[in-house]
Amino acid sequence: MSEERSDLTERPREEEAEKAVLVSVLWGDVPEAEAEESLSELRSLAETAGAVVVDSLVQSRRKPDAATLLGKGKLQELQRRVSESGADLVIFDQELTSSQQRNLENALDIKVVDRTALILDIFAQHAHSKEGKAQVEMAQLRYQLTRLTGKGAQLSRLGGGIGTRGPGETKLEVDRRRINMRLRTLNRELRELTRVRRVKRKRRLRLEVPTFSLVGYTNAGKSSLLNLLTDAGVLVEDGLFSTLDPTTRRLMLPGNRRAVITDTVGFINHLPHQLVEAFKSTLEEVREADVLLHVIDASAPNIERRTRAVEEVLEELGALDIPTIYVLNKIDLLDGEAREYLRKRYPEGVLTSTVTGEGIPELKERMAACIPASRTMRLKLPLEEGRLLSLLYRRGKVLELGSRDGFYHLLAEVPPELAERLRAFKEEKDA
Ligand SMILES: Nc1nc2c(ncn2[C@@H]2O[C@H](COP(=O)(O)OP(=O)(O)OP(=O)(O)O)[C@@H](O)[C@H]2O)c(=O)[nH]1
Ligand SMILES: [Mg+2]
Repeated sequence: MSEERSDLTERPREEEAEKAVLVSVLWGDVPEAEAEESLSELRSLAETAGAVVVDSLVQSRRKPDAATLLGKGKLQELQRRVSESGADLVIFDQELTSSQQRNLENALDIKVVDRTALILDIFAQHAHSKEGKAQVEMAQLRYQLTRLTGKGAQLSRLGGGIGTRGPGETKLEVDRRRINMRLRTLNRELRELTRVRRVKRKRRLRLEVPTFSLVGYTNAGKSSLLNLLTDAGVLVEDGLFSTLDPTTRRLMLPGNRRAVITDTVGFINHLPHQLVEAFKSTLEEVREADVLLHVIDASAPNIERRTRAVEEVLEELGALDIPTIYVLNKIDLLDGEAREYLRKRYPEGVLTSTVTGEGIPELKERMAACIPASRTMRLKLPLEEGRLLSLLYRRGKVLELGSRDGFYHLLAEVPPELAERLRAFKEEKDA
């Protein structure tokens, strides 16, 4: 059944796939390796968005051309390559101003987008929940809004200056007003959704179950890890930004320690600021975690730079000081030497593979070690505290139970999240 469906959906997609030419313009002193990695990442982004990359072009300049980013000669070369490859769009790795984008579109006569627009497009394709959709739309509108300010599209098309201001300005104002109105509506919707999410989280916090949050670069294996630890059945894909909606699952760790774990949206180098802003309510989960599991694709090029990109976002979220376990994932793809290097470089990290299951027991032990252990307590509970007793049955372990003089007398293993509530019922001597 599912085979059939994928067959049906895949064929037309191949024919319709947009053909893209990638362009990267470098200035300043960007190391070559970094530029190469960035371009290969742009390729993954383009493919995740559903495009086929037919050509790519890199230019190093002392400084970017103000009008077209690319120099004149390179622009001509790009024109030639676009017509030879029959491309439908050009994707720039660097951010374009709205006038650069327009100048390029006029010169090339096809659609031109930048990396930010591409990432926003992927998010739009992957948003499923009401909240996710609203967040993406908000990010897109904010992106559009930044492009309307200053020399707006209509104004500069007319050359600007005297005689152009009337209708151009009006249209611009109308657009801006329309966007702002929609943003206000979205804001209201999101506030309501955030409130619902907070209520749910509060319920969780009331029991003080320790919370782990998976964070990391996109495609590192966060969802795979969640599935392996909890049987969650979250979508895992070899593409970027598969997960947008956070998922929270219960988890049992060695020593009967209970916890919950949350999977959320991945990060990337130059993650559009509008997205971080719009996804703040989703990412709040990260800030409130007790422990972060920072998942790193150990087989990726330049993991240090990716790790830094993740930490930059964590800093922006105010989550940088949360205790963190580094999970170096995908080690099934590494040889002994590479693993050795990682052990030295990240002595605190855990090497894992969600494919072979290597390192998972160690990871669970490390996670359990972050949670205080259960304590054995002798308790004297009034008979009317039946609810507390049943909670103890569910969350802890009742070792002995009797009742006399209107009290339950029991010996129990009390999990840390209940210890505080039960302290009032302690019998004099602890076991
Ligand atoms: N070889 C190997 N591949 C893995 C491992 N863990 C995950 N993968 C693959 O890596 C890809 C991404 O995995 P996900 O779990 O979707 O990654 P993610 O971090 O949730 O990604 P996003 O939600 O897109 O940010 C998938 O193709 C997985 O099958 C691993 O340990 N070894
Ligand atoms: Mg995921």
